[in-house]
Amino acid sequence: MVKVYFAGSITGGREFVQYQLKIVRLLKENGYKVLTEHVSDDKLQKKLRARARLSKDYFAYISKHDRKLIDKADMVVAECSKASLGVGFEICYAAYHLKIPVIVLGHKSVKKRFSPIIFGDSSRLIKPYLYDDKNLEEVLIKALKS
Ligand code: 6IA
Repeated sequence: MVKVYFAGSITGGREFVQYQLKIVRLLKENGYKVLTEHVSDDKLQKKLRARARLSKDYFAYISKHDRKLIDKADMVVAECSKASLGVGFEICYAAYHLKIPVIVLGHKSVKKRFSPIIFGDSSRLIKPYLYDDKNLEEVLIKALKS
């Protein structure tokens, strides 16, 4: 089973969480193993946060937790409509350090606010795709096949 690290804005803003949830659902329906359901699922995130609070270093706990998962992944799918430092870091780490492919998804309605560093990157491993409310499934399947 192909292991996918799903990345999406958390601290950067949750405005596109409905699309994050849909992407995770579509990945699972199409037979992919999603390693990071906590990114789109606020309940799972709460649990992780509670564990992090009990640890010595809250931020280090979350960072290590996520690093372990991305190191196991075959690919990254990132929802990038909302700028996020964490997602930017994960994309760069995956493509330039782990050398695994990254599918970058952005909602057409906010195209003017896309990060040019992410959407314009020339690495063959980082592929941007635009979607809208109607075609997310079609775009994601096409991206996964290419
Ligand atoms: O900079 P951002 O927070 O928007 O970065 C989002 C990305 O970083 C996601 O793709 C996650 O993989 C990771 N990430 C950021 N925060 C968390 C988190 N709890 N739990 C798990 N992964 C995270 C954060 C709680 C927060 C209120 C500090």
